[in-house]
Amino acid sequence: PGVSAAALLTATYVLDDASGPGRQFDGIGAVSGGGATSRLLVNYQEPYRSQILDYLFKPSFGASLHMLKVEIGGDGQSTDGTEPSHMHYENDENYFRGYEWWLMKEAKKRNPKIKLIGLPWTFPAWIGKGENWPYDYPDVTAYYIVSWILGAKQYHDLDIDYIGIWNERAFSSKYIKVLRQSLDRLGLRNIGIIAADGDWNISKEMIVDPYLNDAVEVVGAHYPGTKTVPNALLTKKKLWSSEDYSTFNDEVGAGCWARILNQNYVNGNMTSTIAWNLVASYYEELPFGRCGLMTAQEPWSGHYKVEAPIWITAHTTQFTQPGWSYLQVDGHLEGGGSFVALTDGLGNLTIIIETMTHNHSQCIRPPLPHFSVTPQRATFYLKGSFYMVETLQVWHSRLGFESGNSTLFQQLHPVKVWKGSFSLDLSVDEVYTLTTLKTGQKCGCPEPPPPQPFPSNYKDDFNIRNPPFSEAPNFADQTGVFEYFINASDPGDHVFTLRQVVVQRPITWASDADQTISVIGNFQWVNMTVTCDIYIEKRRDGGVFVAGRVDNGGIYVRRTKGVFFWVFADGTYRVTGDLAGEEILMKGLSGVRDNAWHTLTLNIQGTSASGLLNGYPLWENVTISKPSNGWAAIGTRSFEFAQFDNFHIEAS
Ligand code: 147
Ligand code: CA
Repeated sequence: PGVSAAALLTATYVLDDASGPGRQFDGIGAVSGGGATSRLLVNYQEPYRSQILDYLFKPSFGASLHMLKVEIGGDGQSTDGTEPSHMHYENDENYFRGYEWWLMKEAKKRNPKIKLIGLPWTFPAWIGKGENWPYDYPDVTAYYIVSWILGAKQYHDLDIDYIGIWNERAFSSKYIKVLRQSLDRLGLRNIGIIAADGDWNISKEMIVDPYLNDAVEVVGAHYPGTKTVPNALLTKKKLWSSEDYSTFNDEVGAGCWARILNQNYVNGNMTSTIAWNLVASYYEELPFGRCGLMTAQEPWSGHYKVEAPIWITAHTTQFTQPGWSYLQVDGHLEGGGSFVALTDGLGNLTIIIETMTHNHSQCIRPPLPHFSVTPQRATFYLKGSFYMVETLQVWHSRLGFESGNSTLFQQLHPVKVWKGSFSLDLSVDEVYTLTTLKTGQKCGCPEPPPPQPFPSNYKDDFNIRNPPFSEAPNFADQTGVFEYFINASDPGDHVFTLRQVVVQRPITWASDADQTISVIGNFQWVNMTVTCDIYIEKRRDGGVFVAGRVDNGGIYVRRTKGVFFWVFADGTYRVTGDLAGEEILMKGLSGVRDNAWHTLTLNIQGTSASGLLNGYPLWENVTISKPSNGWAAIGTRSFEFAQFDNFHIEAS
C-alpha cells in the first residue's frame, strides 16, 4: 500500500525463418595443446579417465563438444610444455608420439561426427634449415603438415577436417597457397584451411588476393572480444573465434564462456567458438593453471572436477549440431544479455539466452567494456515454420559467485507456447536453453576419488616394453622432449631408459630455454632427495642435471630457478641456482665421462644442499635461500641426446 512495485522491464523478440536462415553454425570446440595441456590426463587409471572423456565428448552427456582442435606437436614450448613432433628430424617419421592421436581417437569413439582440427605452434628445426622461421621453404613445411594429416589417416584412421597455419604468428600467403595445392593434389579437398589464428588482418589480404581467398575456408581470430572487423565480413567467409576463453574455470570463467558463446555470433557473426583449453591436465602452477573447461590434474589420485564451464557448454552443444543454422535475429536483450536461435531446418528450434553481468563474465582478454544487465521479462514470438511449436524443453543455469551456490544445467518444466508466443522472467547471471529437442541429459554420475598430493616417494625405472605412450607418466617436458628408449644391446640393466631426443633448437613459439628440462612432482615440495642414473651421449661438452625446487616452466621456462646439480662430459660438475647456469653455487671435478652410466643424488634439506656421485659425497653444505619450494626435474645442458634411468624422489 502506498508503494508500487517497480515495473519489470519487458520486451518482445521475433524468431522467424520466413526470409531464410542466417549463417551456418559450425560447432563449439576446445583445444588440447598449445601446449601440453592434456599431459596428465593420459595417465589417469580407469574408470576415471573414461569418465573425464565422457564429460568432454559423449553426446547428450556433458560438454558434448562438436569439435576437437589439437596441437601438431613441434618439439617446442607452446605454453605449458612441449609436445613431440611426428618428425623430430628430416628423415624421421613416427605417428605414435604424444597423446593427441589417442585423444582424437577417444573423441571419435564417443562422437564419430566430431570435427578435428590440427594447428602447429612450433616446428622442428629442420623445417627452417637453420632459420627460426617456417616459411622460407614452403614446400617443406607443407610436406611436414600434410604428413601429419596422412599419418592420422594411415595409422589411426582419423580424418582431419580443418588445418591451421601457425598459431598466433605471422602467416605467409605463399605458404597457404602451397599448402592448399598440396592438399588438393592428394585428394584432400575436403580439408579446410583456417587462417590465420591470430588477429583479423589476413582478411585484408584475402580481399585483394583472390588466390589466397580461394585457399582459405575459415577466417579464424583469437580472443576477438565478440567483435569482428569490416574486412572480415567482406571476405564472405566463415568467421570463427578459433581460440577463446583461457580463463580460470570458476564461476566467473563460466560466465565468460556463456557470454562469448552467444555474443561471438550476436556481435561478431562468428559461427564457431573454440576454448583454450579442453581440460586443465597440467601442473596447476604452470602458466594459466586451471584454464580448461574442466580440471583433471591428478592422475596419481584419480581426482578430477567437472567445473561450471562444462555445463555452460552443454547449454549450446547438447541442443545444436554443426550444420544447423542461426536464425536472423538481432540477439541483444533490451535489459542486457543476449540470445541466439538455431534450427536444423527440419523443424527443430533451440534458443540459448544468457544474462551475464559484467563482473561475472570477464575473460582473461581482451578488457571488457562496461555494460549493465537487469532483471527483465522477455516475450518471444515464434513465426514462420516455428509457429506450430507447442512446447519447449527448458534447461537452466544460474551462476553464483562460488562453486556450490550455482545452479548448473537443470531441467525445468517445459514451457507451453501459446499461439506462437511465450514469456520468460530472466534474472541476471542466468543461462536458459529452450528447445524442441528432448535429448538433453545431465547424469548423476559417481563422484571421483578425493584429491591427494603427488606421492612423496616416487620411482620410475622406465622398464616397459610396449608403452602405451611415448612419454613416462608425470614428467612434464618444458624444453626438449623426453621419450622412452630401448638400448637393445645394453649388457647391463639400462635396456629401458628415458631419453632426451631434441638435438636442435626448434622453430620456437615461446622462449624455450637453451637447456632441456622435464619437471615432475609437487610444486610445494621443500625438502627432497632426487636420485637418477644418467648417461651423457654428447662428447666433450655434453652435460645433464637433476634438480629440485624448480620454480617455473611453460612460457617462463627460461627464467627457471631451483637447485641444479650438473655433470659434464669434460669431467667437471656444477651446482647452480638457475636453469640458465648463470648463478653458480659450487663447482669442481667429478670424473664423470660421456657414454657411461653414473648415479646422481641431489639432497636439499632446509637451507642446505649436498650432492652424491655414484653414492659417494661429491659436494655438501651449499647454502640455498631461494626458491623455497618447487618441482623435481631432469634435463640436459643443451639440445643433445642424453639418457636417464631409475629416477627416484623422496620429498616432503
Ligand atoms: C594463446 C595461445 O594460443 C595458447 O596456446 C595459450 O598460450 C593461451 C593462454 O591464454 O594464449 O596465446 C595468446 C597469448 C597472448 C595473447 C593472446 C593469445 N594476448 O596477449 O593477447
Ligand atoms: Ca631402466
